[in-house]
Amino acid sequence: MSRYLVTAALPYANGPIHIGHLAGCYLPADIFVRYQKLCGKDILFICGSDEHGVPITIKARNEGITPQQVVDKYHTLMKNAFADFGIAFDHYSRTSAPLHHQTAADFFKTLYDKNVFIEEVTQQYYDDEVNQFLADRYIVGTCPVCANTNAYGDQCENCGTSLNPTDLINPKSKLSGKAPVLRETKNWFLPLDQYQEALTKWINSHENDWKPTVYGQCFSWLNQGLQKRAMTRDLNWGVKVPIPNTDGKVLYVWFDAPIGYISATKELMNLRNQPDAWKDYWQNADTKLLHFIGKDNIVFHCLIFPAMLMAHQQFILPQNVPANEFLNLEGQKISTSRNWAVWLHEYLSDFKNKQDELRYVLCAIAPETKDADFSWKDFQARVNNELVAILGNFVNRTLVLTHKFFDGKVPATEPLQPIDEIALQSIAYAYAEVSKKINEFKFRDALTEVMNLARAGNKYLADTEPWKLFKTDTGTVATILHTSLEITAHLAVICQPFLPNTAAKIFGMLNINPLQLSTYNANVIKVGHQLNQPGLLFEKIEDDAIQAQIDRLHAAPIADSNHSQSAINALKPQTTFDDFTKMDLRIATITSAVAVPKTEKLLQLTLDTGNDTRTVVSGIALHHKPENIIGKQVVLLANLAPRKIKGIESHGMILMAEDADGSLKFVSTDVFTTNGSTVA
Ligand code: B3M
Ligand code: ZN
Repeated sequence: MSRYLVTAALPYANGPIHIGHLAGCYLPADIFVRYQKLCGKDILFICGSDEHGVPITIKARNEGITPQQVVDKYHTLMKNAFADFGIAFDHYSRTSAPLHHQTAADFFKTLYDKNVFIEEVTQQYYDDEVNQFLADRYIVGTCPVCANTNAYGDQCENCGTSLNPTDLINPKSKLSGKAPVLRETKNWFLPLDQYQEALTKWINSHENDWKPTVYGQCFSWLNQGLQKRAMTRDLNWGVKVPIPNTDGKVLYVWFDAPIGYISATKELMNLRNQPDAWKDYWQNADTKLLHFIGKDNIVFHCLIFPAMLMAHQQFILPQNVPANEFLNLEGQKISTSRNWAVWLHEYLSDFKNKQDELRYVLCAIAPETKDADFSWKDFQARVNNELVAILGNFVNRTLVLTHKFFDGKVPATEPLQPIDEIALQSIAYAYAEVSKKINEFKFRDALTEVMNLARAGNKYLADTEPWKLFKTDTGTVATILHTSLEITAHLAVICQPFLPNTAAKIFGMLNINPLQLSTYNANVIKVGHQLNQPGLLFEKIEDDAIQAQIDRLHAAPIADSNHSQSAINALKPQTTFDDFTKMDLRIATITSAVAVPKTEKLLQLTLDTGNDTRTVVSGIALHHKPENIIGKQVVLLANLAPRKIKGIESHGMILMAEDADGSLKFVSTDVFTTNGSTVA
């Protein structure tokens, strides 16, 4: 029997999950998997935290904690966020797990024993102040392609070019800030050029079933000609290179991370007491392996990992890699360092139990074929005009009317009229379309089909107006409501993959068990069946809730050391002296500081300004401990209009300087000054 193995990109354990992650791969993967499960398919959904790589070690260094502490924190946070939003992995693992280290090391050793790698001594950058080689993101410099002065040793995020550290102009160590020196070191390279032909042939065979964006990106890499790529690094955080005399060397994070899919499958099967069953999913040609990822991971999943799998020879290749494009937020790129993001855990604390609303909107606008934009106003409009007004309204009217006219008991129908038949036909149509669209990875279109069934239901009620007929024609009303209940039940069935909580609520109100989705079964609603009391499926989202989110986004940018890439920003447009003097900058002293509950980054500060004592909410919690800053003199923008942040009115903003590594330093005076002194 054929089976599916679905993976979603292993997120780096160095920050929380935001809506871009969800829309990029976890939500589409979850919808796909939930759908296939409802159809009775054998399918596994695998994910886990990617806990290696340089950004994690840099974050640990910045925060003065160990890499293990960093990944422990974010692994838990990410795992919980996924669970909260109903991303129903069969297993969520992590790459620091011993089984993963073993699996990745064995994989490497197999290729090594087959003489797959090219062993080469090359000159690599080394920081002789901290005695460390500077792999990937430990080194920054000017991009040789676009002149961005903050390109990394592995990639320029400005122009997307993939780089080697030695390509950088003016390289600098992230650790000491000094120019690095070159030192010889031995590494093991995967000769991707030797797989060029096989990869080309394989990707060609998917010309018609892969997304054009994915297929196109693969070919632009192939057309440039693949080159050997180092699969080891001189670092001490990662999977140790499993050959003798390689102290201080680990596997390249992009070598071990995709193997994480394999080790997570093994781990799951161990938990299920079927230790060999993972092989059915990874080594049996009947398995359809699907990688859900974002577009920045295409090269790794479509070329490098497949080349590794080909070299190993005992694994299947992915059948499809339905990568999404990027999701922007309010017209701008989502940015962790600028806190330009909607974090899942923050969303949930502001919009309790509204997971399905976010799932709905993110699916409706998913960046399936091109970049898409999330805006709070659009979120509000879609919830209010679609979920509330179409789906919620239809289900509610159907149930309320049945309670009103038939005491909540499903009435018997009279012979069906064409209008009833047509309404019922939309159910079978919706089933067929949802199935087709999901299997083509067109989740937006599939969701539209679900909503079209609700639209058809609303139209049916509007056309037949049962509320006007009860006194004169009870039989017709019975038929209409029976038919509407049948539509309601099927709406619950087909919305399950997208809106699992909503589906459960509808089944609860209908007082029936969740139904499988495989094929359309007519007459699931039985005459005489007692329904439960109806409740509202969705609430309208009010303007002030939306405004609060917009304000929060536009509040003072909060730096985060996750992405320590803060470039030297370009100058802002010229301003005037008059505009400058409108700002009242004052010296003030922090007299108390406490963390704002349920936030990671905010501190509530009390300031003595010489003129008054006031509250300021500041996004510095990741950088400064409250107890360390009491008594500190700061520069305050004192006449900024008050703004509510997390329910606390903030009166002004303290000035902070963001360092190249993303850390935030106080802008303060070198000697004590009287509070209230002006700064100009
Ligand atoms: N951790 C990159 C990312 O989160 C990487 C994915 C690994 S998938 C094997 O974008
Ligand atoms: Zn560049």
